[in-house]
Amino acid sequence: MVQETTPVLFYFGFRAKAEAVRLALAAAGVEFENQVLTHADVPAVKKDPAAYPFGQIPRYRDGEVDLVQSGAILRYLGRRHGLYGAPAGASEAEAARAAALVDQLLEGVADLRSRLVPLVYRPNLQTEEAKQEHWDLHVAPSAVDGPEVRGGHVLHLQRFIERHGQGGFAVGPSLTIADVALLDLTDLYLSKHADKFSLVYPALADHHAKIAALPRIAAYLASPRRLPK
Ligand SMILES: N[C@@H](CCC(=O)N[C@@H](CS)C(=O)NCC(=O)O)C(=O)O
Repeated sequence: MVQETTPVLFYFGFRAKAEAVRLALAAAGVEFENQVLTHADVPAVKKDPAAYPFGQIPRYRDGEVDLVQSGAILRYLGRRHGLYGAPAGASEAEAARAAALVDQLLEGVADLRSRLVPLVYRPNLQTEEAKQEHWDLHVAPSAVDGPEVRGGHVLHLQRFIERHGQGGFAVGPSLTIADVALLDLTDLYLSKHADKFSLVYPALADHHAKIAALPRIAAYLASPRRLPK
């Protein structure tokens, strides 16, 4: 779908906090433009509270909305493009329940993501020690009940999709924004721990393979729009 005004995503030239949004746009078949900002643009961002109410990016703008906060943008796209789990003709109560399942997984992904992302983007944490420490605390199945986990464990995610997913989707029987958020996270684990992640978490690896192979997502992942990191 091409809207009258091509949607624009303002963000750094990284996947980071914008990638689930990009994946959701791709899944919805929405053409969009990546407006790449650099650190030199940040002062101007901070001086423009009308466009950047929290002084931060990402920002998403289309002919209907102008939004910041990555989670809000993702949820907006979920509602706008039918990626929030409600089956056609669902009652208000059914739709609310379906959306709450999606939200639970989104929150679980966010808890883990916040612990993993520094290892990807902070040069001082790109060490074998940091990687091993993260694995031991948040990925190794034996650590799931440890006192430091505080909700951030990969086993929780695998159990959640095994319980609530259908037909290979993470939650319910169709594609939702939880699928793209989980794909984005699993992608990081598969690249950081290529040797063992799939063996330890086969359901998450299968989910990743299924969602990455959906035609619109596969086309996006293979396109020049998919940033290297
Ligand atoms: N809660 C916000 C956080 C956004 C955020 O941390 N953005 C960073 C870039 S990844 C930023 O704008 N940094 C510049 C700054 O905070 O001064 C979201 O999820 O969108």
